[in-house]
Amino acid sequence: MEVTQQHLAAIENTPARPGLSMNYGVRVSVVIPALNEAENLKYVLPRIPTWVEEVILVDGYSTDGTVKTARALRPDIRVVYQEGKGKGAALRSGFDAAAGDIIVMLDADGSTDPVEIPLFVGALLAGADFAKGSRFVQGAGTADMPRYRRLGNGGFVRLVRLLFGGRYSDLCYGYNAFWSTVLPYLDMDSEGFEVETVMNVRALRSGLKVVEVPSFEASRVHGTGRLRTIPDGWRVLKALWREWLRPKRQVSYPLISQQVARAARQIQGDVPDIQ
Ligand SMILES: Nc1nc2c(ncn2[C@@H]2O[C@H](COP(=O)(O)OP(=O)(O)O)[C@@H](O)[C@H]2O)c(=O)[nH]1
Ligand SMILES: [Mg+2]
Repeated sequence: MEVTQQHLAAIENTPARPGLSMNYGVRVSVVIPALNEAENLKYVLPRIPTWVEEVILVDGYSTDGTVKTARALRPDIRVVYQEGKGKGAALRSGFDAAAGDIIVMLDADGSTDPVEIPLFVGALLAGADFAKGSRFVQGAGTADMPRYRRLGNGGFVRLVRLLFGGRYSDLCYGYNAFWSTVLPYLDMDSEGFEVETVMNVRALRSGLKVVEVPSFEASRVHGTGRLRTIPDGWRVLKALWREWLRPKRQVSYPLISQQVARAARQIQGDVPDIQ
């Protein structure tokens, strides 16, 4: 979604609801891709902070009652059915549907804890364009990564530093948040589990202000993950190669997301208009 002057005006004309004051009136959408996660949603949906404006479940045509369970747990949930196949396609559909100024993406299997959302949103309100979850910075961790996958992820992290620079500590993690205005730079076109890698590399190469946020990844509560180490690792490798060949798209500052943040703060009267 491209943010226009109308968008800014709409934000300016929206009175901040008392419950949203923590976010200066900035609207937060949470996007959750889910494929047969009915058993796990009870560990996710009730833990989303009450000031989140919109929760979008992107269903991959689950057959275990995921949608029914989601609606029972959270009657105001928006359900979107993904176009195309795979987690990448699901996220694309979810982002297209999201109306928030900030979009938070997390998993439906109970491994990413919505209680950490304020950390991500806080980093964005403080000026970051992209808040990237990391399991490998101080205060973070994972209980859901066998040794061989940790080695693979570590190898890819190193490869990204070599090819594109930057200092990422994690690459293939499903918990991230960003201003909706950065979506054109992410240019979501991935289908499968390479999606986070591609988003992270594009955020880096565009010169966005990326902040790594410590996050703890718990084990998936029920069922088994759909990520298959070798085929999906291969997809990540091919994606990195494609990114290497892809021309850079550099962001020009000040990015409109910062204007949105400032407009939203002005509603609250926190900062004077210094046009
Ligand atoms: N809508 C949708 N969600 C998916 C798809 N593949 C995975 N997911 C969801 O993406 C999240 C991460 O998937 P998971 O299988 O746990 O991957 P892993 O943690 O990397 O093993 C979970 O919430 C899944 O339900 C898909 O094809 N469509
Ligand atoms: Mg998982």
